[in-house]
Amino acid sequence: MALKLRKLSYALGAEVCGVDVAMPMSESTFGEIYQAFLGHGILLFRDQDITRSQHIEFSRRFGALDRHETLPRDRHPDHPELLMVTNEPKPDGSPSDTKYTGRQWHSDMSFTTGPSLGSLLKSYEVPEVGGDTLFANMYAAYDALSGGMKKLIADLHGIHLSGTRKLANETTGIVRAEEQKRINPPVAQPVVRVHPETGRKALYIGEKVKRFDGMSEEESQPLIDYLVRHATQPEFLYRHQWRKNDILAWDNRCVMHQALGDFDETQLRHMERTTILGTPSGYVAT
Ligand SMILES: O=C(O)CCC(=O)C(=O)O
Repeated sequence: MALKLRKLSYALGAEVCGVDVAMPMSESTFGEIYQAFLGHGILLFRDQDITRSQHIEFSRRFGALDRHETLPRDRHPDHPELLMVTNEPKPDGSPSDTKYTGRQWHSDMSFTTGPSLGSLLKSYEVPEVGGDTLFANMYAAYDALSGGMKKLIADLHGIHLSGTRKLANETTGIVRAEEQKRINPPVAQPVVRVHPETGRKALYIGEKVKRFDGMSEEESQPLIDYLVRHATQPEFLYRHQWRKNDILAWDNRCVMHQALGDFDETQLRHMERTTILGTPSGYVAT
């Protein structure tokens, strides 16, 4: 079967049309989907009114799944393979731990030595308008750097921290941030990562990077800021406007993303994510 694809933006992404991910799928059809995933960085599947188990089963086709041991508060209570991204208050009325998940430019699980291959996020409830997600093509961002800058960053490692910046002011956020720090010590990742499947170089940076290994924060920050600003220019981006029952699959090795707060927070936004385990990368920073 030839897959029907529709490009989502100039920079990256494609919609896979007419596929129900819960239906039995041959190896060859999934092979085409996986090739499209490698080629476009993001795949969108619309109208996937499927169960949690079906979401998990489809995700397993991409690889073994993370059980989110490094983010114990954020897991679905019955399905550790699902990470909640929701602003629905807890049963006691306190704010959700994952209310502000992803509000910084990042690549999933970069703060571990097993950063994710890819993620599949499914939307259950979306606000009337907004609650969009931005994605950046990090191959294109790397390719567009000058030869001099490529040389400068070739051997740098960024120290990635876990945690969500915005919640740090709220009590839940402080408790969560402390827990995160205990579970996840800082990890150094190469600033230029070679994609293990395509062999292409991609920038591996984001707002979870605190400093470069061997350099102070003061020395590092201007270059971190420059690289993030460079990578998030409009020509490298796709902005996803969610509809209920979308599944968006992205390749964390060559795409970074950010959840936007451009919506009425009194409205429900509820998403659930599977995380595909990637190959080992980086080292625990001392
Ligand atoms: O909620 C979103 O739009 C994105 C969530 C996110 O950043 C993540 O799951 O890593």
